[in-house]
Amino acid sequence: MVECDDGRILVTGALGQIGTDLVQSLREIYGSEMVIASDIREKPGHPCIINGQYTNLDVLDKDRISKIIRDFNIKIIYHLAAILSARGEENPDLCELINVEGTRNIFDAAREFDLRVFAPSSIAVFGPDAPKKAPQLTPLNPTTKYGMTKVDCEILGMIYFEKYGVDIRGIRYPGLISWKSPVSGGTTDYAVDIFHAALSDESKYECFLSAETRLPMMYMDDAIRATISLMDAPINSLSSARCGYNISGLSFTPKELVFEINKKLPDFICEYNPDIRQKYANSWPDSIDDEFSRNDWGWKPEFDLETIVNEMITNLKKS
Ligand code: NAD
Ligand code: AKB
Repeated sequence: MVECDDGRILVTGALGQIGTDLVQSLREIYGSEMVIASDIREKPGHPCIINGQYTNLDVLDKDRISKIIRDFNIKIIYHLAAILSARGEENPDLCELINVEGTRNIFDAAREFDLRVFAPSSIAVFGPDAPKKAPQLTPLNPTTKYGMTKVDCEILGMIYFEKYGVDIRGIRYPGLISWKSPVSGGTTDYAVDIFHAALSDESKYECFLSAETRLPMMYMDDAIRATISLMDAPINSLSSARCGYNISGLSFTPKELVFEINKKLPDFICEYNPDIRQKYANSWPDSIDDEFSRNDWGWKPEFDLETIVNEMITNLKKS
């Protein structure tokens, strides 16, 4: 477990899909007073706000980043604030600004205050030049703006590590499936939205990707475990992949997901009406080779498709 007795943890973009789960897990491990959730927006009643300390933070505001680090004695930052793929293609300038400049501000602060940073990357770093089972080391050449910003941030992280010794770590997350938070702005969102639609009165979903679109995916519990394991790993065990480790969970198509949902909800119907997000999905790999993560910090996924579907349906019915 990362020692943070002498300082607290800050999570940026905490009200989003990953932050909602990550803040809860970190508070369970370190105590709620040790984890400061932050975001640019207010969301009254959100668990990150009512179950611990919350503060407003726009990651473009360098002075406020420094003030929060001083005021709360921050030692570790989980930097989740970003614009995802679909929203990023709609507004590439905003995507560049938040994802790259926002991350640079966090890295600058980490350099000044000697902090450890987790800055997530994405399978969107891969473009059509990468093999469909994407290895750690391969030509990237992403075709989405979002993917380009993620490559920039991996490179920036390596520069700050090698030049200034800042301890920056990152994972190329696949599409994440979770029930605690709604999702928006991404290409893999269908794999969360579909469960909400399946459990609605109509039990019908119009999927914006084609039935055969295979993408790398992961259940949120696995992603959180990976994140905390990477941050706990001894610094000397990490390799040149430190700012963008490939991790693999599972890989499926919308059709395969529907087949599994239908085992639990036989009346559920899915129709396919691909939109512009199909183009982004087509540029990404089908699956991921995660040899470096397995070797460097012992990564191993736990959730298969059947378990994910059971978990999603059970938890969404309860919530
Ligand atoms: P999300 O869109 O659900 O949440 C992002 C949060 O950032 C939002 O709450 C938003 O309000 C906040 N934000 C936006 N601009 C901000 C700013 N200027 N200052 C502070 N906060 C700001 O995203 P997520 O799914 O939680 O993703 C978190 C990170 O993980 C991102 O870097 C994303 O690229 C990466 N990632 C996510 C997935 C996934 O499937 N969820 C997959 C790969 C990578
Ligand atoms: C998105 O679809 O934009 C994200 C991602 C894979 O980075 N879920």
